[in-house]
Parts: sequence; structure tokens; C-alpha cells
Amino acid sequence: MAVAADPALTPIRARVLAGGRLSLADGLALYRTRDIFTVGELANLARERRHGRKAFYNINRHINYTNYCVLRCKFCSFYRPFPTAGPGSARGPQALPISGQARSATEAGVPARTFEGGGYEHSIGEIVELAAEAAAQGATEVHIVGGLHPRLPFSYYTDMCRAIKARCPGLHIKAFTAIEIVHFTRITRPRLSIAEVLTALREAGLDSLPGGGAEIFDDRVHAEAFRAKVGEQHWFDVHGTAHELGIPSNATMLYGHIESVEERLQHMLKLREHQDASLRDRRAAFQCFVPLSFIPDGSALAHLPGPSGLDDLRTLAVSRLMLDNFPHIKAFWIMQSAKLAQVALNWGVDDFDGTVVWYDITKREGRGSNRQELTVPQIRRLLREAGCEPVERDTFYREVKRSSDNAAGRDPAAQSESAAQAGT
Ligand code: V47
Repeated sequence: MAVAADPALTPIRARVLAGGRLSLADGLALYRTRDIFTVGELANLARERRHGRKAFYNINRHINYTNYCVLRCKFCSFYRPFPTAGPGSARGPQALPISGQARSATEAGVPARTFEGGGYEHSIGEIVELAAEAAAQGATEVHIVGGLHPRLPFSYYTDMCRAIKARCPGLHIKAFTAIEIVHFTRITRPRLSIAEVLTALREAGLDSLPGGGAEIFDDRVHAEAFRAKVGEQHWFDVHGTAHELGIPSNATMLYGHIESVEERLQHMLKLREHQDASLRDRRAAFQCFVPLSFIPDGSALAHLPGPSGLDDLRTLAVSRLMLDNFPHIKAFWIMQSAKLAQVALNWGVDDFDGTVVWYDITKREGRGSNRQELTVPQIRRLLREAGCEPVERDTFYREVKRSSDNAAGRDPAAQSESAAQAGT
């Protein structure tokens, strides 16, 4: 039997058409209805009102500097405990690297020092090499995050930013989740405030903050799934302070584990409220919302199924409809898969994220190398096939115009695609 139009959505349709604001009850109706076509249609309408048929992507590189972490979040399969006793604990001469993982695009080197137990850490020199390699291939942004390492000093992070900017002055540094920023306030002596940490990082070259670490803003979920992590108040303090200082940021939501749809919607409403205040009173605001589809493999919640494809689509669409003051909704293809992210471009999503290249935090299909890359031609093809106009953006969503010269420096395949486009 065909899915019937749901009369419960009629007032919601009217509100969306009038540019009105949706309530928690509206959000619940959108989550509960079987009329998924109307949900998608309304989300697409909101998306097209802002962006027409444009779909954004960027040439970026994710760099995860360490997987050592003092936290034990149940959803996370990335972290490794830092050895506290026995050989290796001092990170002295006994701390023998057991392998050098090849991590560069050329597979030529830039190894992380990987230790017994699978923990790794990158030196600043290695990170700069990765950033320089990315810039040489046309990247406009590096996205740098890692675990909360118990021994690395704050100077490691400021020196990292400074060294990247010295080598690649034009590269945008989007780095450190709110959780890492709070960690930095705790490792400095005397302790620095959030504003002082952000100011020091900005002086060193930090340009914006990614949206990670938000998970679900709810005390029950926090207590059950990521108890030791700083809570929502700290997350908002960091983003509020960043916005006051004029540093733009993103916001995420990790969904599809132990939270209810009502808790997801409350999460969105808290972000919407914060964004209202930032747009009204602060010098910067959130640029995009990134719903992250939970990948259970290897985590302490591996017994959970994770979100279905329909849940992914619906959550992206509902996000577009609820977060009327967020300019962009991103489907981070690493988490939702490239196939679903492509479909989502007609369900409220306008941003596909980027080329990524290496990603250590999650991997959708199985083990093996963490090289997870889409080339520019692959991304553009996916976007075009979805009926969109592919637009390369920088981190501030400004269109990147490339001459054929700098396209050539970035990717031979992209060059041939540009040539093909020129002929159409
Ligand atoms: O903070 C951890 C999440 C985040 C899992 O700002 C997991 O543009 C799914 O924040 N399954 C890091 N998610 C990634 C992130 C991000 C990614 C892309 C773009 C942007 C942006 C931000 O990944 C963590 C955590 O919330 N995460 N484990 C997992 N098993």
C-alpha cells in the first residue's frame, strides 16, 4: 500500500512554507510519521530556499595527531589507553615503536610512532609534512583533532599550528574539539581560561573550531555513554567564547546509539538557541551542523545496530527543518557513507564535506588501512548525479575558483575533469 500523506504534517508544511519556526512537537511528528516523502520534500524546500541546487564540498585533509586518550567513551573505538606502568610508560628509550604506519598520500612515509597496544602519536614535523602534502594537492583546510593525551604539553598544540602556518600560510587550520580545548585549560600551569587557550591558539594560527565532542546534550545519555567527558555546559562555554572572540565553529550530534529521538531534538533545540544568541550578540556563529551516524564496530556499544539508512536520511532532513538558523547541514560521508550522503543532497543536506584522505576515528567497512578518500572528480560526479551544481568551497563557504594551473597541482584526475567540463 502506498504511504499516505500524513495530515499531521499539514500544519508543519504551512509553517515551513511561511518560514516559521518548528517546535519540539513538530520535530516529533516528523520523526514519527510514515510519510517520509513529505519529510524529505519539506527539508529539500528549506535547503533550496537557502542554496538552490548548489552542493558544497572542499578539498581538505583530516589529521588525527594521537589516539591516546584519558577518556573511555563507550561509543569510541579510536582511543587507546596511555600506558601508566611498565615498559613504555615513560615514553623513554624503552618506548619502542612497534611499527611505522605509512600515512602519506604517496604511501612514502610520514609515519606515526605506533606503540605496543596500538597507541600512536605524530610529531609536529610529521603533522607539518602531512599538511604540506595536502596543500600541494590543493587542500584549503586541515581538520586536526585527537585524543586527550595525558603527557603532551600545551606548547605541542600551539607549536603545531605555528609550524603549519610557517610552511603553508594559506592553509586554513580547523582544529581541536571543545573537549580538547577544555583539556588544554587543565594541562596549563598556571591554568589558562578557555578564552586564554583560544586566544593563544589563534595567535599561533588556529582559524576555526570543528564541531566534535557534542555527542548528545542530555544528562542521562552523558552518564551512560560518556560519563568522564566534560558535559554540555563546557561544550557551549567553548563555542560561546569562540564566537565572542570571532572564531567560527561547527556543531555535531552523534546519533543512533542509546539516545531517544526526543533527546536528539532537544540537542538540536539547544544548538538553535545558542545560535540565536551568537547571531544576535557575538562576533561569530556556527557555520554548519554535522549529524554523525554512530558506527558501533569496535566500540563498547558494538552490540547496538547503529542507525538504519532511513534513520540517517530522516535525521538529516529533520536537522535542516529544525535548525532554521544554521546556514549549512553537512553529511560527513565517512559516517553516513558516500552513497547515503549523495541521496541526502535531496533531503536537506547541502554540504558533503571533503576529500578527507586519512581518517582514524571511525571506519564504516571493516579493518585495514584508514585511508578513506574521495577524489574531486568522484565527489563532483556524486553531486551532479544528485541533480546538484557542485561548488568547491573554502572553510567559510566562499566559492573557490581555480585556474587550470592550480587545478593541475592538485589532482591529475581533477584536471581532466575540468577539461571535460570546459567542453560542456
Ligand atoms: O567528536 C566518535 C564522533 C567526532 C564515533 O566540524 C563517532 O566539520 C560515529 O566531529 N561513530 C569527531 N561517530 C568527528 C567530527 C567531525 C567530523 C567531520 C566534520 C566535522 C566538522 C566534525 O566523531 C567525535 C565523536 O562525536 N565519533 N566515535 C563512532 N563510533
